[in-house]
Amino acid sequence: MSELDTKPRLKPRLKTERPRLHKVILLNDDFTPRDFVVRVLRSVFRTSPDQAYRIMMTAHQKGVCVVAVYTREIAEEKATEATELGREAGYPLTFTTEPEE
Ligand code: TYC
Repeated sequence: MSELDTKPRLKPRLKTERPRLHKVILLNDDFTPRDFVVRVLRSVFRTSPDQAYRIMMTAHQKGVCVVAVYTREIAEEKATEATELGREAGYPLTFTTEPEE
């Protein structure tokens, strides 16, 4: 069987599982101004000013910070939108996504 084939499920699922949530992760860089990061966090992720500042400082000090969790599609849209705001302003600001365990 090729690895692309999927095995037929013999037992029916007992439960309907909720779709996995995906984390949006903010990556630190050496160029994007702090106040720009805070503005993007507030506008795209609707955080309070305080929360945006804390998220920005965590990424700044540790290298990464989880911003929020959403369904996969919303997480990817928000990560793309926030990353594009940085690109449009000429900054390397980057947001990625990853599934929750
Ligand atoms: N490290 C940047 C600076 O010193 C600020 C920054 C913080 C950039 C967090 C990105 O995800 C980031 N200007």
